[in-house]
Amino acid sequence: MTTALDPKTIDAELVRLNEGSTKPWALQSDRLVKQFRFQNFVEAFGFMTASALVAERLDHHPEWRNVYNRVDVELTTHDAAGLTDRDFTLARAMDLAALHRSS
Ligand code: H2B
Repeated sequence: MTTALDPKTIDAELVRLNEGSTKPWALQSDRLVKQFRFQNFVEAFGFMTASALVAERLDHHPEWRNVYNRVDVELTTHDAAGLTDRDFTLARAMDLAALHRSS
Protein backbone atom coordinates (compact mmCIF):
# COMPACT_ATOMS: atom_id res chain seq x y z
CA MET A 1 0.00 0.00 0.00
CA THR A 2 1.17 3.55 -0.70
CA THR A 3 1.89 5.71 2.31
CA ALA A 4 1.04 9.40 2.58
CA LEU A 5 3.86 11.85 1.91
CA ASP A 6 5.11 14.05 4.76
CA PRO A 7 4.45 17.83 4.61
CA LYS A 8 8.02 18.75 3.60
CA THR A 9 7.99 16.32 0.69
CA ILE A 10 4.55 17.58 -0.36
CA ASP A 11 5.79 21.18 -0.45
CA ALA A 12 8.82 20.19 -2.53
CA GLU A 13 6.70 18.09 -4.91
CA LEU A 14 4.19 20.92 -5.28
CA VAL A 15 6.93 23.35 -6.32
CA ARG A 16 8.22 20.79 -8.82
CA LEU A 17 4.71 20.13 -10.17
CA ASN A 18 4.00 23.83 -10.72
CA GLU A 19 7.32 24.64 -12.37
CA GLY A 20 6.72 26.50 -15.63
CA SER A 21 2.95 26.44 -15.16
CA THR A 22 0.80 29.54 -15.58
CA LYS A 23 -2.02 27.98 -13.60
CA PRO A 24 -0.66 26.25 -10.48
CA TRP A 25 -2.12 23.46 -8.40
CA ALA A 26 -2.91 24.54 -4.82
CA LEU A 27 -2.81 22.65 -1.56
CA GLN A 28 -6.17 22.72 0.23
CA SER A 29 -7.05 20.57 3.21
CA ASP A 30 -4.29 18.09 2.32
CA ARG A 31 -5.55 17.84 -1.25
CA LEU A 32 -4.22 19.00 -4.60
CA VAL A 33 -6.81 21.27 -6.17
CA LYS A 34 -7.04 23.04 -9.51
CA GLN A 35 -9.73 24.58 -11.67
CA PHE A 36 -9.38 23.87 -15.38
CA ARG A 37 -11.21 26.06 -17.90
CA PHE A 38 -11.87 25.30 -21.56
CA GLN A 39 -13.50 26.92 -24.58
CA ASN A 40 -16.74 25.03 -24.12
CA PHE A 41 -18.38 21.90 -22.71
CA VAL A 42 -17.07 19.58 -25.44
CA GLU A 43 -13.46 20.61 -24.74
CA ALA A 44 -14.01 20.18 -21.00
CA PHE A 45 -15.56 16.77 -21.52
CA GLY A 46 -12.74 15.76 -23.87
CA PHE A 47 -10.28 16.65 -21.13
CA MET A 48 -12.25 14.55 -18.67
CA THR A 49 -12.31 11.61 -21.08
CA ALA A 50 -8.55 11.76 -21.63
CA SER A 51 -7.98 12.11 -17.87
CA ALA A 52 -10.33 9.23 -17.12
CA LEU A 53 -8.37 6.89 -19.39
CA VAL A 54 -5.10 7.80 -17.66
CA ALA A 55 -6.72 7.53 -14.23
CA GLU A 56 -7.96 4.05 -15.01
CA ARG A 57 -4.51 3.00 -16.25
CA LEU A 58 -2.91 4.38 -13.08
CA ASP A 59 -5.68 2.89 -10.92
CA HIS A 60 -5.91 6.29 -9.34
CA HIS A 61 -9.02 8.43 -9.68
CA PRO A 62 -9.85 12.12 -9.32
CA GLU A 63 -12.68 13.77 -7.44
CA TRP A 64 -14.06 16.36 -9.81
CA ARG A 65 -17.01 18.51 -10.77
CA ASN A 66 -17.85 19.76 -14.22
CA VAL A 67 -20.01 22.79 -14.99
CA TYR A 68 -20.11 23.70 -18.68
CA ASN A 69 -16.48 24.63 -19.58
CA ARG A 70 -15.09 24.30 -16.06
CA VAL A 71 -13.65 21.24 -14.34
CA ASP A 72 -12.84 21.51 -10.64
CA VAL A 73 -10.39 18.80 -9.62
CA GLU A 74 -9.38 17.52 -6.18
CA LEU A 75 -6.74 14.85 -5.81
CA THR A 76 -6.09 12.72 -2.76
CA THR A 77 -5.29 9.09 -2.04
CA HIS A 78 -8.20 7.57 -0.17
CA ASP A 79 -6.28 4.41 0.73
CA ALA A 80 -3.53 6.46 2.43
CA ALA A 81 -5.77 9.22 3.83
CA GLY A 82 -3.44 11.83 2.40
CA LEU A 83 -1.36 12.79 -0.61
CA THR A 84 0.91 10.27 -2.29
CA ASP A 85 3.16 10.24 -5.33
CA ARG A 86 0.13 8.89 -7.24
CA ASP A 87 -1.65 12.22 -6.84
CA PHE A 88 1.33 14.07 -8.30
CA THR A 89 1.55 11.61 -11.18
CA LEU A 90 -2.15 12.06 -11.98
CA ALA A 91 -1.85 15.86 -11.64
CA ARG A 92 0.93 15.85 -14.26
CA ALA A 93 -1.12 13.68 -16.57
CA MET A 94 -4.12 16.02 -16.23
CA ASP A 95 -1.96 19.06 -16.98
CA LEU A 96 -0.79 17.28 -20.11
CA ALA A 97 -4.35 16.39 -21.12
CA ALA A 98 -5.34 20.06 -20.68
CA LEU A 99 -2.38 21.20 -22.76
CA HIS A 100 -3.71 19.24 -25.70
CA ARG A 101 -7.06 21.02 -25.54
CA SER A 102 -7.77 24.66 -26.23
CA SER A 103 -8.35 26.56 -22.98
N1 H2B B 1 -8.07 6.57 -6.34
C1 H2B B 1 -7.76 7.43 -5.37
N2 H2B B 1 -7.77 8.74 -5.60
N3 H2B B 1 -7.38 6.99 -4.17
C2 H2B B 1 -7.34 5.69 -3.88
O1 H2B B 1 -6.99 5.35 -2.76
C3 H2B B 1 -7.67 4.77 -4.89
C4 H2B B 1 -8.07 5.27 -6.15
N4 H2B B 1 -7.61 3.47 -4.71
N5 H2B B 1 -8.45 4.42 -7.12
C5 H2B B 1 -7.79 2.49 -5.73
C6 H2B B 1 -8.61 3.01 -6.89
C7 H2B B 1 -8.37 1.25 -5.08
O2 H2B B 1 -9.66 1.50 -4.58
C8 H2B B 1 -8.43 0.06 -6.02
C9 H2B B 1 -9.03 -1.13 -5.34
O3 H2B B 1 -7.16 -0.21 -6.47
